[in-house]
Amino acid sequence: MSDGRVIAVDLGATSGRVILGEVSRDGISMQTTARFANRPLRMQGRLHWDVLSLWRGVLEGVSAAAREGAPIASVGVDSWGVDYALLRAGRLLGNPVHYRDDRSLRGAHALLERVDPADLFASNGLQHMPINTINQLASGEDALLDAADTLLLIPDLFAHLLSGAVSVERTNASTTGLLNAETAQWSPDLARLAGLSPTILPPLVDAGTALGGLRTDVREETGLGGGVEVIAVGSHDTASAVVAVPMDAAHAAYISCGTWGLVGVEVAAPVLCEAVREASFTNEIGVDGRVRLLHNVMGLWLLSETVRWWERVDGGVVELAPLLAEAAAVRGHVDTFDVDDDVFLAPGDMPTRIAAWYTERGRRAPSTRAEITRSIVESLARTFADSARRAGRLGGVDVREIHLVGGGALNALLCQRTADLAGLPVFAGPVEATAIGNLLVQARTSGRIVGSLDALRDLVRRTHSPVRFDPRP
Ligand code: LRH
Repeated sequence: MSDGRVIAVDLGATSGRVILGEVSRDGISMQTTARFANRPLRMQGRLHWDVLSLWRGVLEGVSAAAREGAPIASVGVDSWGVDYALLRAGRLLGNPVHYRDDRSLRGAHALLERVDPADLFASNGLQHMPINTINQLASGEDALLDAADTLLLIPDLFAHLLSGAVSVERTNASTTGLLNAETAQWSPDLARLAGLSPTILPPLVDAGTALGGLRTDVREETGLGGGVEVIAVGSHDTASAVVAVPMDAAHAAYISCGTWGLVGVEVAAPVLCEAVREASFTNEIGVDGRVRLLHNVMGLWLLSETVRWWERVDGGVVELAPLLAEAAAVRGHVDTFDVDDDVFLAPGDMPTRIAAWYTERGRRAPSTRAEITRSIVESLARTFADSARRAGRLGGVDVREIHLVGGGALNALLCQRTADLAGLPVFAGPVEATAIGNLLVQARTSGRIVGSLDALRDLVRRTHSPVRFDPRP
């Protein structure tokens, strides 16, 4: 068994954090050493991630962890899926483009002119979503591709900056649309369909692979020592979150709820039948080769972008807690909207887009802030509840309860309404499931804990008790 604590770098679409964790058979302790904003920015009409400011946050968090003085065994990085960085001779070429840039929608149209959607699904097993990497590439709008010799996904880029390793971790690779769903290997045919030379795709590694020690410059910058390994975790944040869902996968659905809401079940192999495609479900690879059969829901983005717009209008902070309390007090029937409509994908004036969704269909749009907030929560809860039940049917899982993890677990109205509409109990928490899943996989790789995913989930169950919401009549 190797000694020491582990560092989880968890990059979300709106913020990143670095967490110093200690994991043993008896418990998981976590200390946040840095939390920093992730603020995309538009430049020359294109929406980018600001990777340099994220890298600064990572270095500051890792340095703060080093200053704690306890021995550190390893570091692992997870982030949102689908986005990529281009490199040449090991160096980053430009700032990665954000999946919410409107080239994604153009790319999705371009791809469907080249391939039949049923054939595409049979090959990559993914829900058709404009943001998928294959669509971004198919837009033909990435001028840097010609100059690049390597494509890395976002967590792999940070693992590369930390260790020099050049590889793509498989759970996140499965969000690209470039993997063959049955073999879980890069598909040269899908790469070519996206206009990509297959040689740009580095070797795939599985979660739990030791990628190597820290680069000298990182050791000097952070004060971490030579023995620290960079370990590939479930680098897709959803994969890490699902590791830490305290569920019995044979009887539960999960909802990983943050910017996005990922609603599904865990199964042993991809389900590639037409019913799955028609229901807009996706097959993503999980840790230990499990498959996440899930529906990708627009998620709390709808609420955060609405609040961001009101803050812009008001020129001040809009507090979420009173807003949700007023939303909970809204009486009468709440008409719901299709949260998955592509019109909600881009940043900008969300309240106007929501109102237009209703009026274009001859329905009364919610008008007060409380009503708009309630319509968002109700529409998300309706989609969560329907998707959880559908996931069970499609995956052959007898769903008796729903586990909701991530930031959404703090939203009691959302949890309660999901329970009511599903007619099933909802167990909320842990909020920090993604970081916990990241820490657990590292701790298992370095030998501090042993066991299957069930054993890891059992540890989460013993250390984090969820809040139970029973369905109301
Ligand atoms: C959630 C998530 C989701 C999608 C999206 C891009 O953070 O990773 O699973 O892949 O972001």
